[in-house]
This record gives sequence, structure tokens and C-alpha cells, in this order.
Amino acid sequence: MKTLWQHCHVATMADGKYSIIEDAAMVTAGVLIEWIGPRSQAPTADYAQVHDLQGAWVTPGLIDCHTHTVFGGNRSGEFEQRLEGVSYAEIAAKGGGIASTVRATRAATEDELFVSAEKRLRSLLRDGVTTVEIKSGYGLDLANERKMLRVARRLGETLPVSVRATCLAAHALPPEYKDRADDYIEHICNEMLPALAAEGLVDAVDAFCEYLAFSPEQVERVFKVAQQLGVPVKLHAEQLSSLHGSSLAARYQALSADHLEFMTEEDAIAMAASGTVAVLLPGAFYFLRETQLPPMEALRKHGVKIAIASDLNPGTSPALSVRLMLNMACTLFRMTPEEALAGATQHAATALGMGDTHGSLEVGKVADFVAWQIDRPADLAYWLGGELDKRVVRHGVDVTV
Ligand code: DI6
Ligand code: FE
Repeated sequence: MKTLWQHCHVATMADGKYSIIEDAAMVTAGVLIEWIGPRSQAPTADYAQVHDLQGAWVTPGLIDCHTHTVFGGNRSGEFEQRLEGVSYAEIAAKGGGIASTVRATRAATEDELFVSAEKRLRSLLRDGVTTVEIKSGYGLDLANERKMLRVARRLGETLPVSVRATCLAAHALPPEYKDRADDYIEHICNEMLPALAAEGLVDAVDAFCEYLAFSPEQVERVFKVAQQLGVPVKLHAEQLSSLHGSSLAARYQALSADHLEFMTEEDAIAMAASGTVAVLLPGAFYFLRETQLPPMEALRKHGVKIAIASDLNPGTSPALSVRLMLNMACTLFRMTPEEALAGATQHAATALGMGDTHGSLEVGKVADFVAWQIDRPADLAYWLGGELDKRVVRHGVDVTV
């Protein structure tokens, strides 16, 4: 079934640039883009449907390539306590922080996690997201990591969004392994990853490389097992300190290294050589009131692809809008609106290993796009939140909510 979409302008985002086609038309056949170009050259055919997009600007569907959408409870109470003067250390000493989310996630049933995550995910979808990555990492044992990953899979089967599930078992040390980080890593390597991968629940493996989480040596043990299992890796690296996790990630041909405020130019060179995408997370930078900026000039100079994501999580980035992240990438990191949009489309797709099929509007790619009633593409990084008038098309089908 062929469909013609016309009366629009397109920012195709091919090669990570706007690559604009004015007065454009697009032909979709099933889930794929069959033709795209100036309307005057559109092939004549017996179209099953013809859609008038009323002068909209069409972009690829937004891709949120780093989220922790599935979790129990939330930490707005801690947010409030901190603003009333209670220190982070005091909150942590009382069992707050990540530990409290782990408790709430373990206590929740799969259905309960699904219901709460679905609401958050719907908020991202209302903002034009058609692909999302969802990490585990608040279960921290086999049964509970499995529960989180199953919820991620179910979200992808239930809602009009492509979900990539990432196992982040090496996110924090579970209480039962207190002072035994190496034993927990061994458990991840010998039991958790092989079992979860065999169950088809793992599209990528991630870890948190930080002085308050896991060392580069421990992360490397996890990466080696992922490699043996044939699963690509990603890494939370250089968020709070410089351990050169991003260079380690590059050595393992990681899809991405994420956060990166404290990365060095050498790290950028290593990432450029391996094609590892730099995923910047302005929501966490903002929420933690960080001051160390990611090294934008080094990333640009060495040609590292830059993606932008929400990092949606209860502790450091309760962000329910990717467009708001585009704005923050521009205001906080001084990215251009074009770079920011590429970061939530083509480069985000590459950060998920989907760059050949998603992220830009080109012949042969999947027909995931948004037709926005805006004046120009920069509007997407300009408005702070709110809802923009739009139509969302996924797999060639209108799924506007
Ligand atoms: N980096 C972060 O900012 C979050 N996880 C991570 O690896 C923190 C998650 C949380 O506080 O719940
Ligand atoms: Fe994260």
C-alpha cells in the first residue's frame, strides 16, 4: 500500500544536517520510505491514501537514546528535602538515593511497573518520540532486572514506539553485596547477563563507570562478557570525574558513551576512531546544577557524533520531554538547534545501533516521522516544553495521540 504525504517541507537530517527539501512530498510503502523529494517531481501512482500536511515541517521521529523510564516510586520527596537544607549524604545515609528506587522497584509487581512507566513514556510520545531506549538498573538481581527488561519489552509491544532494552545491572551495588563489588560484578558476568541475553531481553549492555559506582577494570569484565554474548555495549562515563571510561568504551567499539562532562580530548580522539557516539544529557547536568561542561569543541574538532537524550530517571533527570532537552542542549551546552535535532534523530539512532534504518528521512529507511506545525526547524529547540501541534507517523501509520 502506497501513501503520498505532501504539502510540507522536510528536514531530512541525512548525515546529521537539516538537509532541507522545501515544498516536498514523500511516498511511503508499508513501513518504509519509498520516495522523497520536491513535490513537483513526485511519482504519479494510484495512491491508496494522499495526506495534506498543511504546510508542516516534517522531521524524523524523535529518538530518546538514553532513559531509565521503568522504576518504582519517585524521589520528589528527596528533591524537596534537599531544597529544605538536608544534604545528599544525609539522605543517602537514611537509605535514600538510588537505594530507595531499588527498594521501590523490587517491591513493585511487573504490572505496577508497567503502569507507571507507561504514563511517563506516553509523555515522551506526545512530544514526538517514536524510538526510545529503556535501561534496567534498579533491580540489581536477576529476578528484578528481568522484571524491568520485560516491562521495557512490553511497552514496545503495547505503545506505538520502538523500544531498545539495555541491561544496566552494573548501575549500583545492591545492599546484599555491600563492600563486595567484585563479587557482584562476577554475579553479573556469570549469571545475570548470560541468562537475560538468552531470554532475548538485552539489546545492549551498559554500566556506570564512576568512583561511586564501578571502576574501569570492573566495567571491562562486564564488557568482555557482553562481547562474548555478541551484545553491543554502552557506558555511563565521565559524569562526575575523569576515569577515561569513554576511552575504554571506544576500545570495545561501544555504541555510545554517555554524560561525558569530564572527558578529555584523548577520550574524544578514541571515540571518533571507534565511531562511538557521545550522548549528552543536559537534563542531568541541569538538575544536578553541574558546572563542568562537556568539551564541545574537542567533540566537534574530532568529528565525534553527538546525541542528546532525556536520561529520564527519578534521581538526576525527571525529564518528560525530549524537546526540552534540545533547548537545554542549546542554552546550556551551546549546541546549535541543527546539532541538537541531529542529536535526537540521526545520531541518536546510531547510538542505538539503528543508524542504517532510522534517524533520517531517506529512501529505504523506516517511515517514522513527525509533521510539526511550526515556522522553521529551530522551533523544536526554541519552545520550552508545552505541546506543539503535530501529526506523528510511525511505520507509515498515523499514530498521533
Ligand atoms: N547516572 C545518573 O545520573 C543516574 N544513573 C547514572 O548512572 C542516577 C540515577 C538515580 O539517581 O536514580
Ligand atoms: Fe543514565
